[in-house]
Amino acid sequence: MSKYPTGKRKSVTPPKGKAKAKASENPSSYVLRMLLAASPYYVSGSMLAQKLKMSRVGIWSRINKLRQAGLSIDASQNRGYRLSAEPDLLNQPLLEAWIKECRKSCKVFVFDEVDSTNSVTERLLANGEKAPFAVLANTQNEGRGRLGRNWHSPKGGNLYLSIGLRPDVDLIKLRSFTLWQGIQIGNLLRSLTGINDISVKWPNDLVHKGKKLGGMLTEASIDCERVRSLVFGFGLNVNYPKSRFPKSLSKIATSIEGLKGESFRIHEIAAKIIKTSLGAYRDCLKGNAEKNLLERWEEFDALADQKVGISSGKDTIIGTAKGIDASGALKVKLRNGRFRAIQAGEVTLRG
Ligand code: BT5
Repeated sequence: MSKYPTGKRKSVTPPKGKAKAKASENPSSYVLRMLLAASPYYVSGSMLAQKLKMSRVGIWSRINKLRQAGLSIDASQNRGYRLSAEPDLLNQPLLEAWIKECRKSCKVFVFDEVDSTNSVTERLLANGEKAPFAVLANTQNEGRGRLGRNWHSPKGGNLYLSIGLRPDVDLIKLRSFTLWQGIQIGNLLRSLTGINDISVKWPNDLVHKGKKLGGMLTEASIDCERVRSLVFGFGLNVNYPKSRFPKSLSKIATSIEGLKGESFRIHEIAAKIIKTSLGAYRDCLKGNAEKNLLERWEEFDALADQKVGISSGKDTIIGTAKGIDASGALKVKLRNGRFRAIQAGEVTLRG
């Protein structure tokens, strides 16, 4: 359970623009959107009833349904309703309400269990689903990393999210897509959590002091150098106690809760990541990512001036990491003083 702040026990009316109910909006999402907009205060049941053209009993039964789904909603006779806590398990209306609260619109598909959110996204794209859209799940039974590696995806508390896109642009426009996503999402997480030393380990990890907090997996369908469809997958350890990591990960992984000692609201984080990721994608299409990449990378580079070993296939290159070049390749200073640009590989720190 992650709590919402408590305020004075008063009732407020959300601002006019926000209080408008759209015909297409799910009534539960509307109720939650109003509760979020008024948080930490109460929203009157009669205001909700009036906007949704429902009886107050209808509102009350909707609130009860949301409670059954795990949300904590306080009720007070003269003041109305107030959101007080949310569960770690995903709730679609709450996620939709948070996305609207972030002034964004994006279709979301929420599942309890999937093979991999990237695979679900791929299938939706193949079946003609209109992009962009996001797919989230409480758990994945075939969560994957690069090169067929496994992504540990236990139920509840962590984020498994994929975004489906149809860029239809030349590959070159998206060559620094994953690095730029890492910078933008890293920046968001720094400000949301107050953990200022979250950084990006080339090419696709979000790390804190060398321990992995999250990983990105970008998969593209390319045709004649044009990216037809793109899946951006992101896994983030959020409310996951250190003690629950399996042995193989306990020394190399961490979570936001593990670092901060408190739980975070998973729906808020998910909605803000979706908004940030779509913004980062737009930056790439407009050329802004490319323009600002080198400068921003310096703020987030987890490998800067570190001794590294990079393996790709059978070869291992050893040297000192010296940032990236304009194409996003890792620059490594070799022992003979020469520089090498590495396009892909697995980096390990060499102390
Ligand atoms: C990655 O691969 O880091 C990309 C991970 C992407 C996961 C997301 S979840 C949503 C979407 N759906 C998917 O199926 N995938 C994406 P890679 O660089 O290959 O790192 C994999 C390695 O990270 C593993 O071999 C482990 O050592 C480590 N690892 C696995 N699970 C982890 C976890 N939960 N936290 C931290 N490290 C983990």
